[in-house]
Amino acid sequence: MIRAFVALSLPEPVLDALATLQQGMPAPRVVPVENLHLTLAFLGEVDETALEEAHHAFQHIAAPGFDLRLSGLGMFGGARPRALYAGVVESAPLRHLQGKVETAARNAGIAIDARRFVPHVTLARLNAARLDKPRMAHFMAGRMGFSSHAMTVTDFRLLRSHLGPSGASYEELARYPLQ
Ligand code: 2AM
Repeated sequence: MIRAFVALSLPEPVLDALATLQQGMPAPRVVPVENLHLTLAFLGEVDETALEEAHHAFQHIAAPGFDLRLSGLGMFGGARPRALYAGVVESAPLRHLQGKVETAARNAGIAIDARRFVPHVTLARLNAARLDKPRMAHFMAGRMGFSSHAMTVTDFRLLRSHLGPSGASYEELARYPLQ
């Protein structure tokens, strides 16, 4: 089985801005800059045949390239925060592409989370029990105005996730150009 997901990679200037944003973050597990990405669909643990089929379908996705900008900060988990992320300025072409990727994966027999897509870039994982809430609130308040440069999205990627004792490492399996 292969643990895989589909994501957008981020250009160097955006990664630099995110690395700056991560400085002093009161979080136990800050995502290493080389792992930062915007997930379009988490495929989970899939067998090679299903992944091949999904890959074939991704190759046939026709969608235009587009510009995208990251903006603001948010937390997932409600009362038990589990992740801190950079938000994404609403983008119809992003939703269009994400919908196509999700449909292609489903048609290949892969079960995708049915929850509404919330575009984001996870910056740190949190431990709700050990979170210093006032410190985090202060950290976030000072950075809510965060906004990245616009970036041009020209492709999307199929990535494999290798889980290890020191966290995940990602391997690019394929790249699909946009029009
Ligand atoms: P996250 O970074 O917002 O947590 C690879 O694990 C990517 O797939 C991550 O970006 C992760 O999103 C996303 N993902 C979505 N659902 C997941 C799940 N159930 N388990 C692991 N990763 C998931």
